[in-house]
Amino acid sequence: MASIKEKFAAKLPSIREEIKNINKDHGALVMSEVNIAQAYGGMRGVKGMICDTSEVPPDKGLIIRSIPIGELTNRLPEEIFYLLVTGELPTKDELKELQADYAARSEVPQYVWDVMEAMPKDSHPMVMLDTCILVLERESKFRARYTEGMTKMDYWEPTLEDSLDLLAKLPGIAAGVYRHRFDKGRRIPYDKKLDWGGNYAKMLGIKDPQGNFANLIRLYLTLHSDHEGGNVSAHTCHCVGSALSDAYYAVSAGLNGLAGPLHGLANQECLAWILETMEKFKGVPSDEQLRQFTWDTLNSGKVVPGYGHAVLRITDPRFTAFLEFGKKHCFDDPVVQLVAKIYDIVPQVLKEQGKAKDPWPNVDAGSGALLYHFGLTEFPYYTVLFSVSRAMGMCSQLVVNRGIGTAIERPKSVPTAWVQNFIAQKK
Ligand code: CMX
Repeated sequence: MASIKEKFAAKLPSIREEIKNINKDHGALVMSEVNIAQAYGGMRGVKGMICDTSEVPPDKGLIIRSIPIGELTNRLPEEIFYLLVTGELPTKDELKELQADYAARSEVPQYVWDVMEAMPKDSHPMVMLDTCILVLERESKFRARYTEGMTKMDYWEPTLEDSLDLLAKLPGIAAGVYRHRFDKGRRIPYDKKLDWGGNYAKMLGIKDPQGNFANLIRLYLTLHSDHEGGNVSAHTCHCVGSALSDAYYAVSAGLNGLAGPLHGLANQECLAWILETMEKFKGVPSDEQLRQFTWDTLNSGKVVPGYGHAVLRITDPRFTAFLEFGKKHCFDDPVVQLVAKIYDIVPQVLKEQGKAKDPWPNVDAGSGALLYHFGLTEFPYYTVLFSVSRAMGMCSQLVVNRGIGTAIERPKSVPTAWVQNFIAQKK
């Protein structure tokens, strides 16, 4: 049996050696080129960074450490964190040890609550979450060790410590934000006998007689954990972390990106769109009504939230996992039925329109309807749930990157005048 730290430490020397040799023997090999359209177009498709925790082939979807996400849906989120960091799923004992470690680190300091409660009550829940994470930075072990003086080889270790501290406290903070922001009453304490996701569900305080809400939260946390390195949140976290800002700074920065409507906020926008449809048609619309409503959305200049992706070109397997959960546990709910209907209609419309490169649903298309079904109806909160999960990916990427010593990020930018000059020269 090995703790997450021992397992990573044991693997690190050979990983470092491998990367050193790759750089020494093949460092000059060109693995990607970039054209002008890509430079203006969000660097889409440019291979310019390394991420070892997960990859997203456009035709397969998320693969975590060589395991497709579809094969991980029955795993607990804390197992996924162990996998992301070490490349291996934990044994039963290793899992228990990680859960006990989380429990020991779970207490949220009072000053975090004081800051949260002093914020304007109508602040967005994501602002509350990100502020709480930033305030918690005073606990950073990385910053303390760096100030004392530590060798580059050791950077990963206090980064993992910070990550474990932060992840252990995150469900409590996120649930605290929910209960304060939406007047749900007193905070519910961490239950040291429960798993990490189960704890989050319990601390939110949603009635859950059958335990299916807790299972949904576990699934939700597992599915959103990581999505390779180039998406806005992961990349922001990596970029900030590359300056040796600690995990609190870096994760909080990444989550500020997740709060954008084209990224994690689509989660809340998606349910809003579904409910708007239900309201307009006084229930589940007919196929034709839905087709027209989709066109109306597009013609008004809006995107259909939950559809399309920067990398994927298939139905997101994470959407499939949510839809399966919905069909199994709550398909009598018209909101969940509408998710399935939208999946029948929207891709056809997006294909007809011909703009979106990926007309298929992404992870955000169905999760909100499920949360809504179980009574978590405050959809401005949904991106906070996404954040608790995505913090695992961001933290694991930070740990791995500190382990292998990735450099501070500094891509070269050029002004438009340079591009015009370059074009003239080519002519
Ligand atoms: N509805 C309407 N139009 C869409 C669309 C959608 N769902 N998806 C893409 N398009 C449009 C784009 O806006 C773009 O239009 P313009 O040429 O007028 O700018 C065109 O199709 C081409 O875009 P693309 O190359 O297919 O997609 P991008 O890589 O630029 O953007 C994404 C990807 C996710 C931002 C986009 O598909 C989108 O806005 N989807 C809706 C929002 C959403 O669900 N976001 C969540 C993604 C998952 C996540 O990160 O959490």
